[in-house]
Amino acid sequence: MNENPTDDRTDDTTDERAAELQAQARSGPAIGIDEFRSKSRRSFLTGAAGVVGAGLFWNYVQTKSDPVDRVPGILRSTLEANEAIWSNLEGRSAPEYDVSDASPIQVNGRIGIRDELALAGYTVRVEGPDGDILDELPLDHFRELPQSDLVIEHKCIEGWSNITHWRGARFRDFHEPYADRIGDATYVGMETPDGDYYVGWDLDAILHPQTMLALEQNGQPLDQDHGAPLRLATPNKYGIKTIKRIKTIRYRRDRTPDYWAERGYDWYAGL
Ligand SMILES: Nc1nc2c(c(=O)[nH]1)N[C@H]1C(S)=C(S)[C@@H](COP(=O)(O)O)O[C@H]1N2
Ligand SMILES: [Mo]
Repeated sequence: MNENPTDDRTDDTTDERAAELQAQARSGPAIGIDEFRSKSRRSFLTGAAGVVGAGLFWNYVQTKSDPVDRVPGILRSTLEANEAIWSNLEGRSAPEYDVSDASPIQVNGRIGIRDELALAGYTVRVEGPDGDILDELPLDHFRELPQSDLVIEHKCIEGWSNITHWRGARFRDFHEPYADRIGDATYVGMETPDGDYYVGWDLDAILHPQTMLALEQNGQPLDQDHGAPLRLATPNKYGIKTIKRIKTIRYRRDRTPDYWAERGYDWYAGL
């Protein structure tokens, strides 16, 4: 099976744990598309024990138990039978961790970021729902938004996860000045400079306080392999949605194209 986000991991890691995770992801199958769909709908409830190997089964009960409404994740899973409900975060938040729990994240997926990017003079383009250019923003714009730390479990559909320390601006703070400039747009698409990787989000999910436009990982500015100068980070969707090297942010009235959704994965890829 070629169509999985495993296709392009790099080998130049020095991190032992990353190497271990890579070996694990290589030896075991990545979650196939059908498996991903059914598991997503059921939050990996049934079938996980029998079908997937070590590394695919996170400690769901713990990570999905909810500090806000205290509904056990497993009970909630059975309620979230269809995508419409499942895609809605309904005020839930994923657990956050201490900075001391975090470790550097491996490099995974280099679609749209293979070439070295010139960072001098880099701008991020913001488009309105009719394709009109609202802004070309220098990186300082993102640095000057309120900055916060987000220490969360990043989950890849390949079956590995990592407690990662991100720092940057909440998307919702970025969004605020655009709220009255985007009409009735309820979707946001993002794309790399070469257009090779692109993700689609619904406005509700991207305005969740745990959706971040990250500038730093593990206390350092993002390096190119991790998505410099700007990427998304969230604990509430699979890693495929956390696009690295954002060039364009476009508000749209309809679902925007999504690289992995076009290859059969669920458009929401929610957790
Ligand atoms: N531009 C781009 N962004 C991407 C990808 C990619 O291939 N290209 N892969 C995604 C996947 S599958 C994951 S798990 C995360 C991995 O981020 P990391 O390399 O910082 O661990 O990036 C996501 N964002
Ligand atoms: Mo991933």
